[in-house]
Amino acid sequence: MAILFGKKKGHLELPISKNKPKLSPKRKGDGMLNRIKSRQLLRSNSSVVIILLLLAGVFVIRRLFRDSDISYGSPMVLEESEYYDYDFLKTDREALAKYDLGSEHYLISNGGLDVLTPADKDLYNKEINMLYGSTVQKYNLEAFRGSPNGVKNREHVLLLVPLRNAERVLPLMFKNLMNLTYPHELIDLAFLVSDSTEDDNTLTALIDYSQEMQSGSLSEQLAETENKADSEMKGTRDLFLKYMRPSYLEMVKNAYSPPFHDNYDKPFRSVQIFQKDFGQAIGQGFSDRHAVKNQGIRRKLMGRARNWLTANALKPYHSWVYWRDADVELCPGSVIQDLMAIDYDVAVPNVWRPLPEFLDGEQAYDLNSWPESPDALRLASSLDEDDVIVEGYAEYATYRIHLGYIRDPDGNPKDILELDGVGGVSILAKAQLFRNGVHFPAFTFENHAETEAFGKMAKKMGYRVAGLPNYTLWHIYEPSDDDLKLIAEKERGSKRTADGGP
Ligand SMILES: Nc1nc2c(ncn2[C@@H]2O[C@H](COP(=O)(O)OP(=O)(O)O)[C@@H](O)[C@H]2O)c(=O)[nH]1
Ligand SMILES: *[C@@H]1O[C@H](CO)[C@@H](O)[C@H](O)[C@H]1NC(C)=O
Ligand SMILES: *[C@@H]1O[C@H](CO)[C@@H](O)[C@H](O)[C@H]1NC(C)=O
Ligand SMILES: [Mg+2]
Repeated sequence: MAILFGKKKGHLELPISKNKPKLSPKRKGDGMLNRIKSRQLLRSNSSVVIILLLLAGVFVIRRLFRDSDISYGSPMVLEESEYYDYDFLKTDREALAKYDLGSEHYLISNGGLDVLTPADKDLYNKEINMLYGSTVQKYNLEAFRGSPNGVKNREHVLLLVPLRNAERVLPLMFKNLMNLTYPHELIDLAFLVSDSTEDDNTLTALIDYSQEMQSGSLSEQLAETENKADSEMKGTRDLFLKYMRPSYLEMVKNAYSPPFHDNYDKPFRSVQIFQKDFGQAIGQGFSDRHAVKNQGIRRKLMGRARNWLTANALKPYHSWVYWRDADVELCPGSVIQDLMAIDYDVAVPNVWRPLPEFLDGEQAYDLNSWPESPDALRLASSLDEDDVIVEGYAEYATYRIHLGYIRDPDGNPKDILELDGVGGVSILAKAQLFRNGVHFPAFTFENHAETEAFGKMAKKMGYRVAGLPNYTLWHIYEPSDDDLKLIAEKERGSKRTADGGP
């Protein structure tokens, strides 16, 4: 794979243009190749870890290279210094930029002794020094404690997303990422793909979309593929749509329609993609995932996955870590700034989901965010040390107040409720928590696991945890087995009526 660098007055540039060439069939071929390659990798060693680092400044603009006769429109110049700070600091962009135009062939070997010209020797020494220089870094962690005004203080955020069999929601996820108004040059993205099934292409699709996003052309490409999909027939999978609230569907339509914010297409500072399996075997269907007997083991494996991802992706210069699920449908673009602004160490919004109108149209989704209750503490003291309380199930009568249930859609989104347990859909936490050892327990901690135990552990270590009951993110609606039956019944009913039946 060719990696090319753009350069203009010392800055890397990104060709973004309205008359950019349509994706050629070549790309499809590349995708296929990627797919085959990664399959082979995966097969050769089941615990293989693929790490792909796409530096923001490192654009994979293969088309520019191949179809050099194509003219691009005005380039977007990435001049924000954060694209090049910390571990990118010692990378000499001048030196690297030679690949811009394809590099000349010159011979340097034998530790730089055999060179064609003295200029080559100078260049060799310069690049060698750059490499050595890049191995030593110094950080003052006082500067990365996190403040309520991260944008103004130019604080770096590590954005982490766990994924499993998530190919279908990737377009939605990427649109939500691009929609973030926290400056993209301050965000490092890291994805962890685990335990996906053979028929799911989350990993390869994620790589393709990431490359497209980092070269600034993803929104355009998604719009194109959707136009195509629209003109083809819609599947029966989306049958439930006609039972959803029109007002919700309208909200979704608006949220996904331009105009978007000015820096929507701007690349993120970096993207990393990890693949590692953790042995999650519980089906990823809605009903399997949510069966009460599956919760303890499922949540503990998720805890392992999250901890592994934090440990691999967190850098000293990150002030914040933002956890986000792939399957969020609607989220204010300013969510990171908004969660920062409340000035807590851990902050979560309220998470709801839409439902068909015949099921009341909407429902609190995330029941893992709650303040502790005397009843739950009493219940915990009656359980074995290793038992996990699963919140939101009749089996465990905790009588906790759930963040989900105290939402007022017209309330002030800045209202705060202090919490003990938190849900994982969208967690903003100061990076120092992770540096100091707070994590997502993959064992029973105070009769909880994973994100709920994370909240409890943060509290126990003296950090402040809060939720915003009147600030709402919408999780996608996935019909459960029971919902699908109801929908099928209704469909049969309307067919009978149409046929002039009873
Ligand atoms: N790496 C990894 N990601 C997972 C696993 N299970 C779920 N996910 C991802 O974690 C996020 C939350 O999972 P999800 O199944 O939607 O949880 P729910 O909505 O609370 O039922 C989504 O982005 C999933 O794709 C897993 O076992 N490993
Ligand atoms: C994008 O952000 C805007 C502004 O906050 C919001 O209204 C819209 O719903 C967001 N889009 C999505 C897909 O969440
Ligand atoms: C959410 O908003 C409603 C309506 O303004 C308000 O009554 C409620 O107290 C708010 N919640 C919190 C925790 O402040
Ligand atoms: Mg989910």
